[in-house]
Amino acid sequence: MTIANHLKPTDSIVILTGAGISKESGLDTFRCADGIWAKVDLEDVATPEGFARDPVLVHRFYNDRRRGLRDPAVQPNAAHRALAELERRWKGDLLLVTQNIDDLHERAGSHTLIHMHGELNAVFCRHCRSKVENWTHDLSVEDVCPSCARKGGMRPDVVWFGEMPYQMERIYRALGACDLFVSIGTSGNVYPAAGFVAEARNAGAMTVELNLEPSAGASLFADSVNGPATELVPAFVS
Ligand code: BJW
Repeated sequence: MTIANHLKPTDSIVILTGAGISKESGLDTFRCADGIWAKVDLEDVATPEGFARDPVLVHRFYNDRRRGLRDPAVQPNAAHRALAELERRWKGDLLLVTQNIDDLHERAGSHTLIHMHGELNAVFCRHCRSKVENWTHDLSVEDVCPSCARKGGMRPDVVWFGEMPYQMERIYRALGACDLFVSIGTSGNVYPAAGFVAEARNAGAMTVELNLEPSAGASLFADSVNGPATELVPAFVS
């Protein structure tokens, strides 16, 4: 099964990726047996309430992951590269929406990309909302906002539970107009991303899941193929 089986060359594609696509690059998923939520409580590190309770703990969690991303062993894999190559050659609209906060899609060469859950390499000030891209050093409660000069308000630019994911209007517009929706390496447990397949189906799109195992929403997809992303994705987009 390949993209060519499903589409005309100018059709519109929306691709959703999750933590599974970066697993073979050496980054942890969340809900696998050895995943992040097996080691830390999501209420402590991925909610605004957790951050208000213990910002030092939350900073340590994201600082560790930001440093992990700079490990030379962590590089885009064949699945990231295949999606970047697809974007280069596709004549129709193609929107890549990732739930991941890593930068492996960019490093592989993808450009038309939305980080709906934010980015590990960006921070923003809770006081003045100004954003700093390419934040490389550890974040702490001592950091001063470069824009408003206030201390204690800098936080990772990531979307926690109860917060609104980014660029939802643009994503729903693309889902409403797509001919193919592909979901890669996501467990289908977290909304609104888990609801995208229903939006795409309502728009009449073909829907395909490529995941190591059937996701929570596998039955909603017209096609669901199981295996590692580095094998399935290059084969699917070829
Ligand atoms: C492989 C592989 C290999 C492994 N190859 N595959 C109903 C409707 C709307 C909202 C809700 C709702 N019910 C509940 C909600 C609220 C909530 C929610 O969804 N809760 C659920 C737990 C039920 N959602 C929210 O709060 C969201 N905001 C929101 O809804 O705003 C609207 C609103 C706001 C306020 C009031 C009212 C409305 C925000 C969600 C934010 C999620 N944030 C996190 C942390 C971000 C930063 C960080 O990285 O630390 O995002 S949680 C975490 O989960 C992270 C991920 O992006 C997200 C999804 O995880 P993902 O990518 O699916 O990873 P896994 O680990 O779950 O799955 C990996 C998969 O890969 C597995 O299936 C493996 O098998 C597979 N795999 N190796 C291929 N080699």
